[in-house]
Amino acid sequence: MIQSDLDLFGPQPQRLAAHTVLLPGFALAEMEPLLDALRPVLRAAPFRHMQTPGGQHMAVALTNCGALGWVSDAKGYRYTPTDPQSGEPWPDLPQVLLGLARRAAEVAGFEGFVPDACLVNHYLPGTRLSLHQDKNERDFSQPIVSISLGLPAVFLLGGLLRSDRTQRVPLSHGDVMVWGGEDRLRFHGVMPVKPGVHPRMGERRINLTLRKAG
Ligand code: MD3
Ligand code: FE
Repeated sequence: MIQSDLDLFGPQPQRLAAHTVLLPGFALAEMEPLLDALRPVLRAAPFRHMQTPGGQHMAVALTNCGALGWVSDAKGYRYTPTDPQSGEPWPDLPQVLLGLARRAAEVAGFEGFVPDACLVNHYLPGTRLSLHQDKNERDFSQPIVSISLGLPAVFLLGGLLRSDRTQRVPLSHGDVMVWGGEDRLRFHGVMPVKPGVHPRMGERRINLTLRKAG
């Protein structure tokens, strides 16, 4: 067999855990339609730094689209149907995101995924996301699909206990990750984003997570 690094089919899906799949570059083919769809979302519901229940400012700036949006304030973490900043419903979930999420979930073995919430996180260089679990959704049998844009980051994939060892997973522009099943409640976080300028996205990392929250 002749050895070659030439990869005519692009990078293959990587299984990181039993029900966690990394799809390198999965969003690249639809990147421009995705960014075109994101622009009006961010105009209607700009990024903001939410307060933690403890009264701290979150380092990650965030916003949402979809029927439900994740918010954090003195009252705690929860999903709401309206943007507390505008009093209006969150912007609609763009079709291009719905389609991408459904197809990514399918590749990872989750049929018929219909998200109703998309949390959009914004990281400047130096911003990190500390280890946490996503537990505000109603049905943990539904997967979560994440799309990474802009500057690369190292994702930390932990276990079901905060003290479990973490795997470091590099994430780049256009990478899509799907996790569900027994991995849905794993602790996870993001290492501080290294300074840099992404040719398409500039000095930032944006992460979209598509969820079935309600
Ligand atoms: C694997 N966001 O918004 S997305 C979050 O990059 C969040 O902004 C991170 O964690 C970000 O809640 C990571 C990828 C991800 C998210 C949750 C997971 C992967 C996961 C939960 C379990 C296993
Ligand atoms: Fe999370």
